[in-house]
Order: sequence, then structure tokens, then C-alpha cells
Amino acid sequence: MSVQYKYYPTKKATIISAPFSGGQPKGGVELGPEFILKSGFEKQINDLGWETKLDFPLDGTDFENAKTDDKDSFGVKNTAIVNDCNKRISSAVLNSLKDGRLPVTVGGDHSIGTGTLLAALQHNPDTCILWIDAHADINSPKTSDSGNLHGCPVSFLMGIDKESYPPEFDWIPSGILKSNRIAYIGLRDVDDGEKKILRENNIPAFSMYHIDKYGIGKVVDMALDKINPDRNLPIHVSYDVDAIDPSFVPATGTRVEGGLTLREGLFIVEEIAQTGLLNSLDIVETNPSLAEHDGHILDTVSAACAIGRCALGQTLL
Ligand SMILES: [Mn+2]
Repeated sequence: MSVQYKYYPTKKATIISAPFSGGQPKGGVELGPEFILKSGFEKQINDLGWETKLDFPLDGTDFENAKTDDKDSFGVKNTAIVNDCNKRISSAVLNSLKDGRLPVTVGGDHSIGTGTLLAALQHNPDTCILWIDAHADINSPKTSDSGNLHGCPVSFLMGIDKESYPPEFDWIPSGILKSNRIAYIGLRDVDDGEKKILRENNIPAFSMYHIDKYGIGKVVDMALDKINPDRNLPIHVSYDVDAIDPSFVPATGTRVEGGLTLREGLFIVEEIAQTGLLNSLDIVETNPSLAEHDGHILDTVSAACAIGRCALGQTLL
């Protein structure tokens, strides 16, 4: 069951630390990368045969103190720091791709998905995206009730409701992500405005209903059939740990019951690894501060690390 990585025959990776919480109101998600790294994540990846280096593109700026809970005149929060952070994450991911190293970006909240996806698409415009999440994160400033930008990263890349964007987003080539190049797995808490966007743009979205009906194996096949029918395009996986049920992953910001089992969650990345087409990976929304006891931290950090290991080639046999 050894995995061959088409884009990384020499198995080199960069672990990009993205300790950012400005896309949502809760503190603590900026501690995710530190907890994941301290638990031995890099060594675990090395043990799978990958040579790694670490990158800390947000070092030197105190984003946490710049954070506010006030909406701007466009109805969203923390626009300036979200864009500053995303520019840095995006260039770190792009540098890694240009160096022939698989970028593994560890968050941090999911607002950083704008930067990671942008880099993947700039590096190869045919990249297809698998967004593993309880939420669709495809609100626009126009449809968002909360104004939290971790609920919007996909819309900026697709250019949805473009007239509603604050000017800080002008640097993003909106429309770079096409609706036939992204699929969702794990959805179960989708806003009405987002459902409309998914429908109108004909975006393949597999909710927990589809997983119950068809099983996770078939759902992964169906998702890839939609976005990567000939299995010849690079794949970016953006994995929000809240896709997995809170009984396995309790320390995350927006818990929704009725999620993936831990095995279903890991199967998705095992199966993507088997395609050999993994090109870039995000693991986001681990928030150690939301744990009620140490066991919660251990469970969540362990699951986040396991997602990374399975994507990078760990198999059960
Ligand atoms: Mn998310």
C-alpha cells in the first residue's frame, strides 16, 4: 500500500505554521500550530519518509492584539489583518510549491484558506480543491450574518457577490477558482445564503446525508469524479477538523453534532493519498483553549496530526 506522490517523488514537505484567529471571534485557535508541533507532528511526518522544514510566515506581527469584534461598513470583521495574514500565508505556500515541497499549512482559523488555495491555483490553475468541513465557508460579505471571515474564504476566490467586498480584497484575482474544481465533504451546518450559492453555482457538495446514504468510500469517489474525473489533476485538501464529530474532535470553534467518525475522517485523506495526486494540504481550526479538560486537547491534537499523517502516506497495513 505504499503511496507514490506524483508531484513529490523525493518526498519533501514544508510545515507552514499559521497561528491566526482573526477570522472568527474566539481566542485560542492561534495556539493550534504550537500544540500540534509540540506533540511531535514533524517527527511523525519524518517517520513516513518525508524530509521537512518549518516556516513561520506570521512571525513578528501581533495579530491577536489587532483583533476587533466590530463589523466594518461592509459588514465583516478584521478585514485588514485577515488580508495581511493571507498575503503572507499565500507567499509561503507558493514558495514551498515552487521549491517542490508539499505545503502542509497548520492553522489557525479557516480564513487562511483564501491564501492557501490562491497559492495552489496560482501554481497550477487546474488544481482541484476538496474542502472537508461541517460548514461550506462560502458566505460573501453580503450573505454573512456574523461577519466572521473564516466563513467566507471560498467566495473571495470564486468572486461571488464581488460588489460586496471591501477594497482590501482587491489583491485576490477573484474568479481564479472555478465552480467545477471544488467539492465539499462533511457538510451539516450550511446557511441559507450558502445553500443558494452552492445551488446556483452547481458546486458538488456532499453532506452527512450523502455519507449516511452511500458510505464514505463512494462519496470520496463521487467527489473526485466531479472535480478530477480523469484523476490527473493536482489536489489541494483544505481540512477543517470540525468536519469530524465533536465526540472525537471537541476542541474546535464551531462544533456541530452528527459529524464524521474519526475513521471516516481519516479515510478521506488515506484515499486522497492513494491517488498520488495530493499537492497541498491545510489542517485548521484546532483550538486548545476550548477544551474542557486535557483529554479534549489530546483527542483533538491527535486527530489533527493523524489527518496529516494519513494524507502523507500512513496506512493501516
Ligand atoms: Mn471551515
